[in-house]
Amino acid sequence: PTVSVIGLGYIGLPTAAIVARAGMRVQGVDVSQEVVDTINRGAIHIEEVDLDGLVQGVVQRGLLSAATGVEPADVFVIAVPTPFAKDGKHTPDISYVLAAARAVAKVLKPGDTVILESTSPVGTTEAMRDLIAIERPDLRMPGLCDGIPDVSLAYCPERVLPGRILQELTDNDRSIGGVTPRCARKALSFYKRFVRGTCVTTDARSAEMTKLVENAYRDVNIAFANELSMVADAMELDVWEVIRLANRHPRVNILSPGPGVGGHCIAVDPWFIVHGAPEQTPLIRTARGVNDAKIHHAIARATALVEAHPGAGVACLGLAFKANIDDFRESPARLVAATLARRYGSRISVVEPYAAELPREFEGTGAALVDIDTALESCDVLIVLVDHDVFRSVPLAERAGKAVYDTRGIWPDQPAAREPEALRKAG
Ligand code: SAJ
Repeated sequence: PTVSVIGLGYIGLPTAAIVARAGMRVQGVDVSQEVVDTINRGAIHIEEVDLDGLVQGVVQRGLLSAATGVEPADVFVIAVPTPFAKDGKHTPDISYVLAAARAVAKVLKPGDTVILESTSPVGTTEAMRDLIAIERPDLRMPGLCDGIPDVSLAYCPERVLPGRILQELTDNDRSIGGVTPRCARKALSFYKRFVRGTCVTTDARSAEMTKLVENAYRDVNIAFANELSMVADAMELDVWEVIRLANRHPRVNILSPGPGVGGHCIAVDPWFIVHGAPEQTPLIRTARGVNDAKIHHAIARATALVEAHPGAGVACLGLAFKANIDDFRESPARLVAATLARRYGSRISVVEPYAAELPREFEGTGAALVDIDTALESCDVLIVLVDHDVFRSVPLAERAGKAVYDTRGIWPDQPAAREPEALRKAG
């Protein structure tokens, strides 16, 4: 079949490339002319391990090309963003999905399959179906007609981890949610061509909810760890020691506290559940609040440590939203470091091996981007914000005598900070 992938971002582009590698002819569609031109040159506009070589290869072989308009295909995969609406209420905005569906409707023909991959509130696939039904009254739509419909519609979420996208796109199990069982079987036959993991069929609404539940589960569990870290600060306990010990219980597995939850999914998707069932979601909502509060707790504690060392150089270790990746968007580490830079200016050194320069909000603060060696030489206060391997491997000898606030617990052998009083007040 020919395949059209709409939205060439972190999910769409790797998906388009892998589908092309499986031998299908793929047209990638994106609203950005710049993105389209980049891909048609065989280059990429996002960072992901091994993606550059893969895209170059499939573009050269003529299997992948990009355009700004949707053209006819047999399978349409929609992977556009579903952000919050700008109402400040965490309302999901599915307008990009509906716009993509409208564009697909124009070129749809009997026998085609339309698959939504974007993380979406429950009911979005059916809303998409209803919209296509209005745009194309000539087509018989699944669930709205007797007998065999003209087109198939399904919701099939991805569950890939940034940094491992290519591998996880083929290896992970997938939920394949059809608007009808027949739709699910049609979508299944498409994914079977390039997915090695098990593909489990279900209905579209269950698949939509499954994606949201996976990320809410992780958010709630991280919130538990973050809450424990704040309790431990108040009680002057080492949270890492407590978690290490508790996790020796055969049925306990507490996650790791950090400076808050970042990234584009885990801090967003739980709200889609809350929005759909506000009365039934006190736990999910509270977890979001706890994880957001942890950012402010980290800022307060870091500030207290800096204040307790007048004039000392301060190194903020890490800006990425998690370990060993170069993604700085929606990152609590970046927020903490930028807040300290605004307050303490040239006293602040930032170490981020994955960044070539500091992000815009650091401009004019006087803070500098330095390497880890410089930071260890010139700074007496270390604030660990990201658990990059390069930070983890700094031996005790190089940080002995320094005042450390380790939000990630990467240095279990670090002696407790010297100012418990000031820190306790901040906690
Ligand atoms: N974090 C902690 N403590 C932990 C684990 C994570 O503080 O013990 C923080 C990280 O530092 C980061 C945030 O949580 O700031 C999220 O990181 P993550 O590695 O948990 O997840 P993401 O956002 O990179 O990817 C998630 C994954 N979902 C789950 O693990 C349930 C991925 O499989 C999804 O495909 C992705 O969201 C997505 O696109 O929805």
